[in-house]
Parts: sequence; structure tokens; C-alpha cells
Amino acid sequence: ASLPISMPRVHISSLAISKSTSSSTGLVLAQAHQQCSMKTAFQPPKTTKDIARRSANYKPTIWNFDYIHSLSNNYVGETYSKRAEEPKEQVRAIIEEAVDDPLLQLNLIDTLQRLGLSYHFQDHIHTILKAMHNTQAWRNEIINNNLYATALDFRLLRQHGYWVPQEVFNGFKEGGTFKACLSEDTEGMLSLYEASYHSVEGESTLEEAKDFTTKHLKQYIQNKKLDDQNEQLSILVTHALELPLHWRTPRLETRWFIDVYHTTKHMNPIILELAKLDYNMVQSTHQEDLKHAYRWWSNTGLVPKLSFARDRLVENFLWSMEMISEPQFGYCRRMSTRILSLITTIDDIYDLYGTLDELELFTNAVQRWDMNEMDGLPDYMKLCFLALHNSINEMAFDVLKNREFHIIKYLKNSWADLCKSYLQEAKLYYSGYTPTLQEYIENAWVSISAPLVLVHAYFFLNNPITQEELQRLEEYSGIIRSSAIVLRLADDLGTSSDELKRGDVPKAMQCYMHESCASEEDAYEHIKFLIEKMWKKMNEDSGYAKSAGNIYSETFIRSAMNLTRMAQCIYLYGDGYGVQDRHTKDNVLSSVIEPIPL
Ligand code: 0FV
Ligand code: MN
Ligand code: MN
Ligand code: MN
Ligand code: MN
Repeated sequence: ASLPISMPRVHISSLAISKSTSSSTGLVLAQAHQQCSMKTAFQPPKTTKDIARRSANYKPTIWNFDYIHSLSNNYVGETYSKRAEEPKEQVRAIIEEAVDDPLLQLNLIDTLQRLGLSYHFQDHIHTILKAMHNTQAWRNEIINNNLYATALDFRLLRQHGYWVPQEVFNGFKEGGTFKACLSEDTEGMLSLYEASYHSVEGESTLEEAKDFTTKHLKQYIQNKKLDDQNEQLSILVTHALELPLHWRTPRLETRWFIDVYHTTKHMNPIILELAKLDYNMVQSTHQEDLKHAYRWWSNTGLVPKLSFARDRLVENFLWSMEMISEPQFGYCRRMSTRILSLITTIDDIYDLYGTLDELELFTNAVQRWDMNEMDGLPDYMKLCFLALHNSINEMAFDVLKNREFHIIKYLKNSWADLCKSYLQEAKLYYSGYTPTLQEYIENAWVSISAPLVLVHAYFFLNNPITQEELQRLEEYSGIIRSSAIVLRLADDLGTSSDELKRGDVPKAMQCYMHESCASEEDAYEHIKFLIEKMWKKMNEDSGYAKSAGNIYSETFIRSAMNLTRMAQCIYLYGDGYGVQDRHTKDNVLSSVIEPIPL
């Protein structure tokens, strides 16, 4: 089906998307575009004049500048880094002592990761996992008797880029399906459930494992209500059913897990002490990053001048912090917060405030990256354009100064691609056309801005820059694309009902309803299904699939996944970003504001 509006396809091909649309996004969506007569929530505007200036009535920020600047959790300086040294040494000793006990080693690694401590012990962890991957014998030994251990081994190895075939679970199957008696082993079920999220497309055993464990874990929770004996396990299962571990963001998960760990049978007080201390110390560096970013934001003056736009600096910081949380990546966090704030401001210009003529001018100015283009812009756009220009050029300046690498080309191209995709959506809005889901995604994975965020982050993570990676970066290929699609779909699930109310293009659900006549519930389920499908692609792109020619660094891959995970966490109960509801506020409080009492 050809599009009745002039869609800038140039933009699409410049991103090197192949002609066959289904392969470019890795999604196989609807076969034919059958127009559905059923009414969807999407109402096209009657005339341009009617909606010339829309509004989302975003509330002002709840995080006052002076309040944020008064933050100081006190876990800074040598006193605390010295205090952390001894427990760190002790934990190292604990890891080394576990050498002859593979299950203990795996449990330790899992615990340290969930407590947010693994970055201190990366070398130990890699040595252990590498050795485990090489000693097939250990795996054969546990295969036939311990589901919990087999699944834990599988999950940790895949997470760290080692290929383990799904066939390690064959010993737990009988006549092609998982043995029914396994459902009695709730810890094993939970472990297998978490492992099943590390699958790639076509792994039917893992797909089956996911269904099997989900069903039995739900039953476990239901039965627990009657017979309450293992509180601890119920808490873990409920949490896992809400979102699997693989989809959760690091800091929020760590904060939650520290409280849970506190009450576990096998809790080690040294590890717990270190976890709390480290959490607070990392939080204090995050607080400095947040203050730094907020000062910049305040200095741009965009909030009072562009009052229609979201003022969500603190939420943007939360996003950046979950994307990359280790203390040494402060520069990346600070700059990513700026980038997200510029993105959401510009997104609101395209979605709400700008007229089509103005948007064409702005898109052109960004594409040319030329100060001379400013003269023709309306005043509110002048301010925004210059803020963008200055901020991005400053980042490029930092990289040139510190790393002797000239990156303006990469940065400005990603902004041009973003603005072109925004313009395409604005034109679509005025045309009243409802695309197929496939057509929609072709543009929407760019307009969600993940490719832009990741291109910038790539240069701020201090990994060596290689020609091969630069080329993939320019194509937005591999994990950049798969994580962007998941982010888009998750964003649409969380935000599209409000977006449609105030006037916006049909989003993923509406496109699907329009083309397939599906009900709202079915469309919701379908998008959730696509998210799971794309996660498999992301897993493959992260490098552990045999076929994957992955080359990005572990840090970069983790950042791409975390960017996406954040959407799945923040939109868990509606638009937790635009609407600073209780959940997001609590998340900010527990991760950035409040230290853990020691
Ligand atoms: C998306 O806004 C948005 F603001 C997000 C995802 C928070 C910031 C994080 C990133 C930019 C990665 P909105 O739903 O208005 O975006 P669309 O594209 O749907 O207009
Ligand atoms: Mn690793
Ligand atoms: Mn928007
Ligand atoms: Mn938008
Ligand atoms: Mn949205």
C-alpha cells in the first residue's frame, strides 16, 4: 500500500534500511494492509487551524531547583572509600574460598549482581564464568538433578556473552514437554523463568519454559494466599512475575533487593554491609551529576520560555542513571540528561506547539546545522535551536579535546534524523492517514530517539572508537535498532492513550487495531507479544547468539538494554514520565534522594 502523503522516504533509505520492510526492523507484521472500518481512538484534525497550538497541560516539575541543590547524602570522601576497602577484601576472599563449589560461586555472582556490587569484582566474575563455560563436566553433572542450578548457570553465562545451548534443559523434559513434577520445585521454577528471558528467536524449549514456569509461579502465588509459609519466596516470585530480572533496571532493582536480601536465610552480613555502603556512595556521585545537569538546564532558560514543554530534568536524570550507573561514567550521565531534556522539549514542539511551517524550518535548520538558519525561526525556536547547537557542539568539543576525535558529523546527523522523523509524524498527523503497524514502526523507531541517545552515549563511554563500530553506529544497526523498537513499543503502551486524547498520530496499538480490526485488549496483547519478540532480537544482538557478529563493548550493550528497560519500568503503571505519579516520585526518592540507613 502506498502512502497518500509525501513521506520523506529518503530519510529511511539514508538509514540504510533494506527495501524489504519486514527485515529492516526484524519484525514480521501484518501481511496485507486491509483498511478496517472499525473506529479507533484516533481522530484526524479537521483543519490545520483547529490544532495549531495543542497543549498537554503538563504539570510543572515537583523537583525544585533549590531542593535538589541542597541534597547531600554525606557518603563522600576518603572516610567512606576507606571504610569500604575492608569488606571489599573480605568479599574477594569469600569468592576465592568458593572455588570448589560451583553452585556457591554462581549464587555469589547472582547475589553480587543483584546487590549492585558486581562492578567491583568483574575480574573474578569473568574468570569464574569462563572456567565454568569451559568445564562441560560440571554442567553435565548438575543437568540431571538440579533445575535451579542449571537455569542459574545458563542465565549468568548468557548474560555475560557465553553461548549455552537451550538443550541443557533437555534432561528436565519428558516426551517433549517439561516434567510435571518440576512444578513442585518453586525455586527451580523461578530460576528457569528468569533464564527463559535470555532466549533468541526460535528457541522453543525456552519459549515453553517461559509458559510453563509463568503458569506455575502464578499458581504458587494463588495457593500461597491460603497457605502462607514461605514469605520470602512469595515476595521474589511476585516481583519476578511483575517484570523478569532481565527487564529490570540496575539501581531500582538493587535498592529493592537490598531490603529483600536483608531477610534471607543465607544473608551474609559483610556482603550486606558493603552493599548498603556502596549504594550510598554511588548515590552521592549521582547526586553531584544531578546537580550538575540541573544547573545546565536552569541556565538554558528553556522552561520559562517554552512553557508548553515538559520540565522533567530529574526524571531524565533517572533515565540516564539507569542507563549507566557506575560512578566512573558521570560524564555520560550528565550529558545524557542534557540530551534527554533537549529531546523531550523538541518532541513537544513537534507534537504540540509548532505549526507545520515552523516545523519545516526547524528541521531544515537542524539538518544544515547552521547558525545562519536561525534568522528565519520564530523566537521560541531560536532559543531552543541555539541551546541545542551550543550543547551538542560543547559535547563534541569535549570529545575532540580529550580524545582527539572529531564527532560533530555523527551527532548532528542523528539530530537531523530525529527531526526528520518528527516532521514525518507531524505531516502524518495533518494528513489523517493511519499507517499499517509496519509502516508506522519504520519511522517510529527513529522518532523514539533511542538511536540518537545511543550514538551520543557511544562517544561518552570511553571505549576505543573503531571504524567498524562507527559504521554500525551510522546505520543504527544491531542492538541500537532492536532496543529502539522495544523502547518505542513500550512507550506507546504507556503514553498513547493520553497522546491521542490531546491529538497525536496513531501509535502502535491504533495502527494495529486499524489494520487488523483487533479490539483494544487484543492490540495491547499483540504489542506485548512484539516486545517479547524484539527482546529476543536484542538478546541476539547483544552477542551471545552463535551467529551474532557483535562488536560493541559490554558497557555499550548494557547501556542500550538499560535505556529500554527504563521504559518498561517507568511505564509499568501508565505514563510515569509525563505524569510524575507516585511510582516515579518514589523511584526518584529511593534511588537518588534517600540513602539507606546504615
Ligand atoms: C517519550 O516521550 C519520552 F519523553 C521518553 C521516552 C522519556 C525520555 C527518554 C527518552 C527520550 C529515551 P513521548 O511519549 O512524548 O514520545 P513520542 O515519540 O511518543 O512523542
Ligand atoms: Mn561480563
Ligand atoms: Mn511526544
Ligand atoms: Mn513525538
Ligand atoms: Mn509516546
